[in-house]
Amino acid sequence: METLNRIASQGEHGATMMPIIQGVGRAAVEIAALLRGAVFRGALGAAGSENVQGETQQKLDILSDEIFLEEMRSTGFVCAVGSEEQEDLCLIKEYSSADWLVLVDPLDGSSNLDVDGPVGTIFSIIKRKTANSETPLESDTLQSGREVIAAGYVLYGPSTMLVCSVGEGVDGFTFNPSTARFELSHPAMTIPQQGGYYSVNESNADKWLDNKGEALQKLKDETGLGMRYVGAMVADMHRTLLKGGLFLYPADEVNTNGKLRLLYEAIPMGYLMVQAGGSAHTGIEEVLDVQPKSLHQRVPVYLGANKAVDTLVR
Ligand code: AHM
Ligand code: MG
Repeated sequence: METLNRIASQGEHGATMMPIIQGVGRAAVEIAALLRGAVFRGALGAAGSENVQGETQQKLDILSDEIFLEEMRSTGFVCAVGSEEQEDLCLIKEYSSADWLVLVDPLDGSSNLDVDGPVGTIFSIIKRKTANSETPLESDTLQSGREVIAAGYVLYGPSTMLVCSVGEGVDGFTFNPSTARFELSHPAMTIPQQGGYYSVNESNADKWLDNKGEALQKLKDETGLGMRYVGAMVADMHRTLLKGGLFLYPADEVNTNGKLRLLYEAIPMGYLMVQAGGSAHTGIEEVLDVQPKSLHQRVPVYLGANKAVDTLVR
């Protein structure tokens, strides 16, 4: 059975990305164990703090962030991490001259934790722009999706899956508890261009901007697609990749730039969707073309099969 080592033989950067993706895999195993035992350790519930975006942090958000940062440190190849849970870029001082930066949402969909629903981790890896002799800066993170070297997500569901790409298609690996390895279970994932589901928080439809309600109605009339929505981007994206259709989070009157974050939600997922043969759009431009302006910037997202995304954004 092939393991995560498969990545080493892929593309120009596979071998270089390998230790960092192995680090993501170790973090995933630790976070999965943390999630499974959380109720017994009093680790569920709010931490009593807010992140930079004014959202209540769950204790598990903070613990997952710590685990992820430590595993990135332990690779020896990462100079800094930009995280949803940290206002500023986290420098890894011991390896400040390393080439790579990682952007992460350590525990995405954490509102699902109270109901034992699926959650995930989303990440991307980029090369620093500052010289290796300098301190990495937030400006190093402001790179478009065209410059991403690798990206992926971990889905903590009935099994723990790591789905990733180093620019040579998308592979899915499932953690096998009996071998303690991520084993290749979904090679060369491609999104079906027919069928599937539309996936959106439709309770916001009356507040959507840019006539997206009408566009979605058109898609429903034309395709008869059914609807599924977990409310955890990783779970909704994973189903969309496997079954087809699209996942969307449009701009609305409350979230005028959309809700999802560009650097550690939209870009990594957009990168994977394009690698899997689908489309990733903001309604204005392709997700991968957006030039980021700040670490925690938000953006509307439309991810999925090409025609479905087209119907929503044209
Ligand atoms: P989070 O990173 O704080 O968990 O927020 C992101 C999540 C996504 O996983 C999901 O797609 C979206 O928020 C759901 O939002 P809503 O509850 O508004 O439908
Ligand atoms: Mg998130």
